[in-house]
Amino acid sequence: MAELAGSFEQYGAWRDALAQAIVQFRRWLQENKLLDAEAARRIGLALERLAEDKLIVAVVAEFSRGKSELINAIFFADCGRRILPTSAGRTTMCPTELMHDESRPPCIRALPIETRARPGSTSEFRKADDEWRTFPVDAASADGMLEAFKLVSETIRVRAEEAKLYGLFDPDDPDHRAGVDADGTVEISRWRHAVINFPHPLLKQGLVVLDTPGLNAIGAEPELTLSLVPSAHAVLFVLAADTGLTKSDLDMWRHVVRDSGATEHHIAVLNKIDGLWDGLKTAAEIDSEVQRQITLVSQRLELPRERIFAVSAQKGLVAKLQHDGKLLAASRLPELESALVNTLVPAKQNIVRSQSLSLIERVGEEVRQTLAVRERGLVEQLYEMRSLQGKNQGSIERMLLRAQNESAEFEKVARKVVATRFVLNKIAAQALAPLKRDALRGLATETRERMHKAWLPTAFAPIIGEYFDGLRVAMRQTNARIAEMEKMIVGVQNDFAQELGWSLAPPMTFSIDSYLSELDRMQGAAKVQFGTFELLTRGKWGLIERFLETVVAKSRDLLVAAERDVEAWVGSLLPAAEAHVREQRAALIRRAESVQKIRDAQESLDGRIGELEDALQTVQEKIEVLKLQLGRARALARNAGLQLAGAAFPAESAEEPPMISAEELGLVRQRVSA
Ligand SMILES: Nc1nc2c(ncn2[C@@H]2O[C@H](COP(=O)(O)OP(=O)(O)OP(=O)(O)O)[C@@H](O)[C@H]2O)c(=O)[nH]1
Ligand SMILES: [Mg+2]
Repeated sequence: MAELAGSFEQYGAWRDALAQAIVQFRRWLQENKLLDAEAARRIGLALERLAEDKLIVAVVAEFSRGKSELINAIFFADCGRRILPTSAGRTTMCPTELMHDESRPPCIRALPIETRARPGSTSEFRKADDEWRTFPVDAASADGMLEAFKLVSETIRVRAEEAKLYGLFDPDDPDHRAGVDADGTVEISRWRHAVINFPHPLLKQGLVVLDTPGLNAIGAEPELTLSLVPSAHAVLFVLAADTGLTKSDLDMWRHVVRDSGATEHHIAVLNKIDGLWDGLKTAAEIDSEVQRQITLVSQRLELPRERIFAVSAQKGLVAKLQHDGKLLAASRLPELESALVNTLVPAKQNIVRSQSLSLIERVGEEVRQTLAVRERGLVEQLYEMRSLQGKNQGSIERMLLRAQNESAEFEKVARKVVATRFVLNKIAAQALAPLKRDALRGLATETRERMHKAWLPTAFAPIIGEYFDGLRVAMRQTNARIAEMEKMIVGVQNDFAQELGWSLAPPMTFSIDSYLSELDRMQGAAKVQFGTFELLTRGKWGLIERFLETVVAKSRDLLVAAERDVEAWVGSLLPAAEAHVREQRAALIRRAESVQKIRDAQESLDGRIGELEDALQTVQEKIEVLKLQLGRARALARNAGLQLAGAAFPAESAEEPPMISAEELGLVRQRVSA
């Protein structure tokens, strides 16, 4: 945990420092009137993302493999005792998230199982606060927490028909039938989902741990397969050395973990190796037995040996609680923890780094260009004014005429930007239409009806396949429109480059391909689920319907996210050109005005030249400071070593130091005026 805590803390400090740098950059832009609405929106979004940044670890396995014990041992041994309930047999009954949400006091929020009889997936219920029961947690008392956390293993007895309504009982399943008591009741989980919110240091750093129930719960709560596990940054799949790799372990691995994403995120844990320490075997014999099991697991899971860790969660927990270094080493838990750190943090850091950097670079480049246009305008004016020195009234008249003509010429070009905006909005609407809710609603209803009518369960898979095909067609339409917009903007920018010498940054290359691959992944997971449904009879309609609902809810989220991305991208296409128009127009007007004033002898030529020189110096200083700021933010983003972070920028205060100090500013000034 020391290593985990250290690495999370470093990561958190780095992320905060990065956020701080972006805030300072924004403030500088604002103070210098260089922040347009579009840049402000993008910066705001990036800061929001950084603030919400989470590191998610999911622990998945059949029941009783030691998932909860592993979580206790790895993350929460510093609570001084076991906090998540563990026991032989089924213990954790509902998916349980451990996290910290500072907007709420420490508490457990639990979604009643009865919600399963109603339409809506867990993530949809997540938004409905009053569906959840909230129980306070005394975070200061480990006993109090243990007591409160027992909630996740609560069960209730309900009549078999009621359990069937929730999709938790299948009269055709002999195992289920065997679970019915003489009074016709079965035992089911009391809760559908639990979110434990408490201010543990790791959770405060943005860690989210997802504990899952074993045994069939996965099939019953499609949310896990479709969304919670795939979105984790690391998935621990737990096996037990005493049971070995059973068929149900293998099924779970294939359907829940393997198909959920990249192998780099997966770690297999062979737990309970203490079962091999029988006192008669030598250390070498134990090790060779462990190695043999690892080889087997590696072959069956098709996972490299380096990603498999043999541990004893229980002994690791005991060792940490009793500060027994020897036992901790024997539990081999520290090796697993290192692997977890190495899986989790760098992957996340890379994503955050590249997102933040590309934002800063982009905004910086746009501002640099605006300043460059301003600089060029000033240089030209200065040149003209200087050329007027010692000239007669006639030349001044001619110059005034020229300035007025150029202003009029420019307005023609400026109109092109307005026309482009008009066409762009039209194509953007066409790009967004296929992603709209209505389009999806139609497709979902049709799919549902077709499935309902389908006699043979074997027809489900093709129908759901066509549902995904429909979504794919919609997304491809969007992509085609995106390509069209990109081409148009490139064309218009080329015209500007030729006619006005503007060098606008080309539009960011963009497509919604990442959402298309996400769709493929979802379809893969759905296929596995529907494959298992083929074995079922029509009696399982409730289960199938719930699954379909989750698929639709998940695809809706996907479309909403894609829509938001498209809107943001479209929004980023023209503001730079529009800012150029504003800059240039202002410069041209000022120019005509000053020539006029000089002609009318309202202003002295020397005075005007002096003003222009000052203005030019100010712009050049800004360009230099901008370069410095960008360089610094870049270095900060790249520097994972973090000496800079945290210490340099203590927590938010109204008086944070600016990124560029007064002395540095002085140096820039000297350099520019020289
Ligand atoms: N000997 C030994 N027992 C362990 C170890 N880890 C867990 N156990 C025991 O195995 C049993 C199951 O552990 P849990 O952590 O409850 O397992 P789980 O995977 O969370 O199970 P469910 O919540 O039912 O899905 C408990 O009795 C634990 O004490 C271990 O490393 N060695
Ligand atoms: Mg458990």
